[in-house]
Amino acid sequence: MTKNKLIEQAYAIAREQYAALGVDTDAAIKNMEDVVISLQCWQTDDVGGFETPDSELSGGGIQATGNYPGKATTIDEMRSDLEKVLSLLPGRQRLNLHAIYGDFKGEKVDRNQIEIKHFQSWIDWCKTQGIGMDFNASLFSHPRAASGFTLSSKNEEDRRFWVEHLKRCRKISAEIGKQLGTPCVHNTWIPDGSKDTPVDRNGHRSLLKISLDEARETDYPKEYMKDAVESKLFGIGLESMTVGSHEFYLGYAIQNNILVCLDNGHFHPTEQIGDKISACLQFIDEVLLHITRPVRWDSDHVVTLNEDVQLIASEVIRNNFLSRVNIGLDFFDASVNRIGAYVVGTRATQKAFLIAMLEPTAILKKYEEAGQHFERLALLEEMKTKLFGAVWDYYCLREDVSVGEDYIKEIQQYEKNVLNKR
Ligand code: RNT
Ligand code: ZN
Repeated sequence: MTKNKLIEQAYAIAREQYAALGVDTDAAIKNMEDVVISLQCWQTDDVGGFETPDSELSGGGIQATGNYPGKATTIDEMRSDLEKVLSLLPGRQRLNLHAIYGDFKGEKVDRNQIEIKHFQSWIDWCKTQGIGMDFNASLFSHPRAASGFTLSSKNEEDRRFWVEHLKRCRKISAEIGKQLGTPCVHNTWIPDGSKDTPVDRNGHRSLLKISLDEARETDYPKEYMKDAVESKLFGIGLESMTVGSHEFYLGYAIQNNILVCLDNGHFHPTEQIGDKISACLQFIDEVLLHITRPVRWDSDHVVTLNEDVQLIASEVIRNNFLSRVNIGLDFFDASVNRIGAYVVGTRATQKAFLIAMLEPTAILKKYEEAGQHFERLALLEEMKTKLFGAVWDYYCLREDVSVGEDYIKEIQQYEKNVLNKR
């Protein structure tokens, strides 16, 4: 039997198995069109960027470890890598770009000088790929972030510098969204915090609020750009206080009806961001997700299909939240083939969403509401070993991308032909 025939037959059996529980696998595959994943550009080069001189990753506990050969060092290399990644993924993606990845053409352009022209070639590239684009101010890896404070700095010159950067990034985001015809989500994450016990937490937090208000003075239409703010519990070297904590940003987001960004590496390890989505969405219109895999700390390992990610996907799908949840990835592992990392991590996230779409939620809810908790537990457990793999393979086949582990070979080829020649 040919490989494709086998996939189709396995799917036919899986379809019947799910149908017996009232689940329509064809509809689930169709609905995957609405799961759009924003690919973090920084997995191509370990959060390096294209500034002159090279910005070096530092501050706030973001750290890419490893030195696997082949990292992208130019815009062309990065685009070629991203094109390879896109070719190996089913479904729809977007590009998530950080401000340090501008097309500066060898010129020194400081963060308070960036303009839309530095990102035009990225917008054009996204057009050729038929994808949308998201954007991020880069408030780290810079001499003015060396004190450990940016938007909440007590050094007025530094604070003003970062407010200007953020203003410009929001303006650039609005232009990106306008040109691409899909809103650009602009995320703000700052590394501000303190290693040891501070005495003026309040001083820094009130400065952060002032800075955000100043940077957000200009309103842009929601069709062009949306603001998100990303909290964090702690970072390495910032163990005692993070200025932009969850309470701070949740409050700020509710007050201003902007997005909170929930990064699943940014909470206590027993907290689940899957649990936070329905809580936040009672009070704000949308959230942004940074899906990652923290191992013991916010280590940003490549996403795998684990229970954290599955709860996130289930909560989004059960509640029909896809139009209110913007899905971004945030991992950066420099110790493995970086293209491979993207493909594994993105596919794992997509698998979680497809699994969520194959859940017999109506039956489970009925059990729950009738107090039949054994039945709920049993069915949830049984769903874990249904023929999901057959549905996933069929989905990849229909999307005309490598099925199963076939992409391993393709990435090995790319490593040999492209990455190893860098
Ligand atoms: C850092 C945050 C932030 C960054 C990126 C590069 O802890 O998660 O989202 O990872 O902006
Ligand atoms: Zn993040």
